[in-house]
Amino acid sequence: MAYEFTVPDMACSACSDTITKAIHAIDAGATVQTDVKTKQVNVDTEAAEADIRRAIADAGYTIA
Ligand SMILES: [Cu+2]
Repeated sequence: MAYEFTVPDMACSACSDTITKAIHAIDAGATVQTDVKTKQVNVDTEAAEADIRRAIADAGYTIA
């Protein structure tokens, strides 16, 4: 499934890397695209949306 999240506190490429790694820890095969400017995180994954949301939150970021 493809999901789109807005993560306002994703401020730089390090944030983007942290979020991407957190999602890959849940689903290594996930496709993750982030845009620091628009704060969008697009995820194509086999994992449940709730698990992806939890991974992003546990990494220290807030989904709008
Ligand atoms: Cu950052």
